[in-house]
Amino acid sequence: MTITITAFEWSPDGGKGLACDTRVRWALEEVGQPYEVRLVSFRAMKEPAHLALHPFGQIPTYEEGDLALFETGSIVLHIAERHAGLLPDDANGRARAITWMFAALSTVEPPILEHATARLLEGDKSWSKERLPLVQDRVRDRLKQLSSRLGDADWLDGPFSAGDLMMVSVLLRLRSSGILDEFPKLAAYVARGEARPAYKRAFDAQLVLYSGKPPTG
Ligand code: GTB
Repeated sequence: MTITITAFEWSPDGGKGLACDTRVRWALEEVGQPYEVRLVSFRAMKEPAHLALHPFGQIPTYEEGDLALFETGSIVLHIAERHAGLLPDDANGRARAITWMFAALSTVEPPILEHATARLLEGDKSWSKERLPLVQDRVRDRLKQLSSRLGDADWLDGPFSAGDLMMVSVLLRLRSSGILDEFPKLAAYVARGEARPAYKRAFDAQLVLYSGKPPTG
C-alpha cells in the first residue's frame, strides 16, 4: 500500500531538515519503506481538506490505505511497530524504546520549543532579555540530565531505536542556538544520528525541495 506523507511546500528553514516531516522520512528510510510526499502550502494547511487529516492544520500527516495519522510520535511509532528496524524484539526493550520516544516529545522537546519561541518570535519584546536566560537554563537542565544518562553509550538503550530517532530529531532543533555544543556527549550523539545513511537519505530528500526555493504562500 502506498504511503503518502505531507510536508511544507516551502520550509522556512530552507532545507535544514528541522520541519517535522524529516522525522517521518527518517523512520521510513530506516525501515526501508518507500513513500510519496504531498506538498502543502501554509494556506492549504488551514483549509478543510487538510484539516480533515490534521485537526491542527499542520504537517506532517501520514496516509496508508484508509489509515490517516497526524503527530510525529504516533506516526513514527506506527512505522516502528509494523516494520523491523526501529524497535527491539524483546517486549521490555520495546517498552523502553517507546518510553524514550515519549521522553523526547514530552520532556525534552517542550523547553526546546519554548526556547525557539523566545529566541525567534519574542526576541524583540521588551522583556525578552530577562526571560531568555531563564528559558536557556531550563533547556540546559534537561540536557545535563540527558547527557548524564547517555554517558559514553552510543544510543540511549542498547541498539539505535525509534527512541533515539526521536531524541536526535528533537535535539537537532537546538543546533543553531549553540547550546547543544555545551554538551559534547549529546553533540556527538546527534552527529551519530545524522551520520546514519537513512538520516542522510531523509535529509537529502527534503533539501532538494527547499534549497533556493522562495516562499509561495
Ligand atoms: N506535535 C506535532 C508533531 O509532532 O507532529 C508538531 C507538528 C508541527 O509543529 N508542525 C509544524 C507546522 O506544520 C511544522 S514542523 N507548522 C505550521 C503551522 O502550525 O501552521 C515545526 C517546524 C517548522 C519550521 C521549522 N523551521 O523552519 O525551522 C522548524 C520546525
